[in-house]
Amino acid sequence: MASESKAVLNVEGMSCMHCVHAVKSALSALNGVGNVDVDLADKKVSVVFNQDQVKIEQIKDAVEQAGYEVK
Ligand SMILES: [Cu+2]
Repeated sequence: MASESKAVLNVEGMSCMHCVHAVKSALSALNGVGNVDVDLADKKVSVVFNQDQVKIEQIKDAVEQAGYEVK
């Protein structure tokens, strides 16, 4: 897919599996977001998304609204 992108965000504040789940649910709720992977130890969130449907700013907003800080 030409419009499929992958972004890796540095996210502060995730400390346990509950946080991982919260971030994943917040992102999966967005239209156009595909696979979400969270690396708790590295504080990284990998997101596959369709640029035609969702912008990276919306993805960052969703993480921040879930209560975490995107660096
Ligand atoms: Cu937690």
